[in-house]
Amino acid sequence: MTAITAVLGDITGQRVDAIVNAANTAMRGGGGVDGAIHRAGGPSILRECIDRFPDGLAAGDAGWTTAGELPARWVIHTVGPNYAAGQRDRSLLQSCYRRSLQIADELGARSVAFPLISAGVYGWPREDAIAAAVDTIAAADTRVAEVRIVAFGRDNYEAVRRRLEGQVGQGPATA
Ligand code: AR6
Repeated sequence: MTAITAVLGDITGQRVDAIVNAANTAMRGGGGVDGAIHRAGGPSILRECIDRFPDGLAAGDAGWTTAGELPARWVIHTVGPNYAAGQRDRSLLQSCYRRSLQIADELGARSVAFPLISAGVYGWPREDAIAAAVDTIAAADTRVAEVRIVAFGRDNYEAVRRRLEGQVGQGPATA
């Protein structure tokens, strides 16, 4: 069974096998968590994105690069739906979590840290972005032993903890 915890902080500092990036279809970097990951990981991540994703990636899909100077080994890049631009199909958001965990299984990653995909610039309503994250990860069939949901800000962190506490079969979340 996968242990899911809430963490308050910056995903780039997480010592896990893989961190997940909330990217865009171009896969060439950006702002928000994407910008933070490319800045902290260094230019090799962008070079690998160009090599591995010459045509970018579709919303709901995921792919991986190594993690450059980050403490993690891999970055799993996924593209959330852009709610603010009218892309409101929730199955695309769920697919981001499922596909990222599939990629983690392919890599043999046992610990993975996720940001709240689509919950920033892409404008997905916060409570539902958190519900989609927690419920989709909890229901996933994966060999990943530890998932951290990393919230950048105390309000999101508390909301993730509340949602985790409501999960059937889950113990209380810990930081
Ligand atoms: N660590 C953890 N979470 C973070 C960090 C960080 N360092 N920085 C921001 N967040 P966003 P999206 C949170 O906007 O909505 C980019 O430009 C943030 O508070 O990064 O999926 C991409 O290139 C929010 O809760 O991603 C795309 O163009 C969550 O991460 C677009 O933004 C996601 O916010 C993707 O938008």
